Amino acid sequence: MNTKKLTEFDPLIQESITKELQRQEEGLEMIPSENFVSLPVLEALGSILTNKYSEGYPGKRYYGGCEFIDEIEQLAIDRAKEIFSAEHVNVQPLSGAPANIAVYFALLEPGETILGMDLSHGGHLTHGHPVTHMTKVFNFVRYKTDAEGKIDLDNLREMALEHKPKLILVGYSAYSREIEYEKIKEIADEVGAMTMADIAHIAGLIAAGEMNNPVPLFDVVTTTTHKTLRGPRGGIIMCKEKFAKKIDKSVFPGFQGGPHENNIAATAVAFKEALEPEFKTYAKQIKANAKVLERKFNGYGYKLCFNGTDNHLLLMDVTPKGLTGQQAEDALTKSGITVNKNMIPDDPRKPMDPSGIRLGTPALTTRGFKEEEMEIVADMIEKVLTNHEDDKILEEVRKEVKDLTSRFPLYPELA
Ligand code: DSN
Repeated sequence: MNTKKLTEFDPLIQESITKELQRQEEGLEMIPSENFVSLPVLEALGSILTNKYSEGYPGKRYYGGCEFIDEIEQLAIDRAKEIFSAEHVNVQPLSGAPANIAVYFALLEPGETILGMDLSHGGHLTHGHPVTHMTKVFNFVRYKTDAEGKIDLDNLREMALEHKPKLILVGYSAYSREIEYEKIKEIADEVGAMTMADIAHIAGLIAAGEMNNPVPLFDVVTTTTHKTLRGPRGGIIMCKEKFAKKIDKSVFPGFQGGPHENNIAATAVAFKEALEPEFKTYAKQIKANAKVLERKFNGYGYKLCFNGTDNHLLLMDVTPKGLTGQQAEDALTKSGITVNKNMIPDDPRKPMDPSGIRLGTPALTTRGFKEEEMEIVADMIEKVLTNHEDDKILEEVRKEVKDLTSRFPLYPELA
């Protein structure tokens, strides 16, 4: 057994980890799908649980020696049930995309139709974007938002009546408004479709009671565990008891092999955190912080897609300010502010150089930012975007970012 410390044995990898830690500490992380996990989560993730194979489910494994693994996986399941009021939970999907694919294969036959949201209107690649393999297996049709930025329920109903989908899919990765699950369910019932929500982005807000919860209403709900939910990278599927067997069989052995139990343990730890009162404060603050950005960017004359935000993110068209999403992302990166370029609804530009950027508040909220700091952050972003070709100003903002973040250390224990 190699008993050396990482620093000693593999300094190259250690150096890169140290540089990445420094980047996270000294920058403003505003990609809405990113967050910072706690030390107990990191501890479970880096534990010896990574050594164990455990195909199957608690109490029904194909390998011996799973008695403690069973305890861990069952705790993760029970905590998820409590948080979301779920009837059945599978905590084994390796992330959000595998979770969604496992659901499609559990509920549908090849060739059947799924009605999901168009990517440029806030949907996700796995909801039927033509570049994904799943579009070769299932027939995806895609609805959009209306001119006011709401999900166009009339259009969704018309499409459902026309295409007779087996599954109607909601839940988005760049959509910033609340979702009316009851109305979607009514449409699904009218056409005899099953309902699925992918709550990856907003699961933490739902867990805290800060957004509508589709779990008691919908047939199946998937989520990643590492976004607003603030766990390690992973995915879970929640469903009605009547779909439990199909979902479990689809995840394993249908799609995956051995689950990553170190990940599942870390997820259980994050779920314990989500059940603490502090988590509600965090979720409320995420939304309050996003509202500050909404007000500030409206004031600066940016065009906010969907007319603003009810959750943790904003999608912003930057072209009226004379730059593209890529230019905005590049200039902000130079100043230590990490966002991602993003398509806006019916974007006339290309995915690799779209018209917008997507900004979120979860990671900054985790590090302790409140309204006062978000005002400063919005001003910094405005300064960068209006001076995106001026390297001197970008460097100036980088220093301001470093000063601000130094007041909110993330992982002093790891320094
Ligand atoms: N990559 C995730 C996001 O940023 O929204 C979704 O898969």
